Amino acid sequence: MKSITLTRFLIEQEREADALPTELRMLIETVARACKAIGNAVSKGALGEVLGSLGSENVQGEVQKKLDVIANELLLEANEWGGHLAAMASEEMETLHRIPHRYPKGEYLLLFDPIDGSSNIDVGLTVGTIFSVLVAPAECSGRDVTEEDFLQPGSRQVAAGYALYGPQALLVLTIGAGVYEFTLDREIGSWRMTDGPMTMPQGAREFAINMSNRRQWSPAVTRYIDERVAGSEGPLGKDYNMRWTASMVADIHRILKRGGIFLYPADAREPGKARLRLMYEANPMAFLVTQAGGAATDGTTAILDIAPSGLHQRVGVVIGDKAEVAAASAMAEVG
Ligand code: FDP
Repeated sequence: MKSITLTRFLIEQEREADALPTELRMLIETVARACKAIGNAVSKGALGEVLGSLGSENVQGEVQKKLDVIANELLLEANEWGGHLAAMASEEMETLHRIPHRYPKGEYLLLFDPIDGSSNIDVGLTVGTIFSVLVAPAECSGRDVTEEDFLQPGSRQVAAGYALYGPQALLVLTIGAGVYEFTLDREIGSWRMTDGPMTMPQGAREFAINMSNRRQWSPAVTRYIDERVAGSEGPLGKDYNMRWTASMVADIHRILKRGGIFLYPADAREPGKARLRLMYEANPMAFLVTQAGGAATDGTTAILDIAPSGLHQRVGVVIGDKAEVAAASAMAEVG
């Protein structure tokens, strides 16, 4: 298959469409390079002694896998010296990572989940890296960036994407003008475009949710899922299929390619809270899915409109097929 490289795509966006500032292009290329290195570490598995846990916990109170920490380091090292960034934030770090004073600073803020779907690492299943790029507020030039500078709604993202380390290594990206997929050509070492602009198929009868949490759901989520499980014998009169990878990045990639809906709603386990993180999981995925013609809410409110209150804020996520997301939201509104 003859396809253009990520570098060429980005340079053309910069040159022809005038949609991409040079600094942002270079930042995206750096992130993409780091994702190659992460994918390489993932693919070595037990042979690279990268599996297993470290015995430490991250800020979320979750046990850190070796790969969580390796991937975090790879992203920090790759991005701190290039001069494109004002600061970084990650699922694996309690607070922001400022660019060391010995390096020049740029205007962008990079947020990432270095390894999403960590429970899959040790069993050889698909994991990924998710990233989001914001512009640092003008006020922070001349002073140190603070956590508050990151607290911008997802609608202000200037780029977002994920890498998927599965049967192929894939990079899926938006700079706010469509969604494009690149596959890693391992022999040459370059990302080559394999899909895009991507349009999410609508009308697919497939949902993704962790059914073991059913007793913790709100009545609205329970009703929404029960109607689909009832299939042709229920009020919808049609059968649905279910998939759950326990790796958001893999589940959302499937939905981008063949349609459907993903739900990780807020539930009764922690009142008012949820599992997924707004700033580096829900926001970038919402940007990608809406760019591909889908929708994303926390159950009622558009994810991209949520004003964040913390770097590691959690949020309910209902994302994918527009009509399905609307149906789930309609039930939540009725209660
Ligand atoms: P993980 O914590 O394993 O990195 O980011 C949260 C996440 O993965 C999502 O990728 C995934 O969809 C979800 O958690 C899985 O949660 P459950 O174990 O509750 O199914």
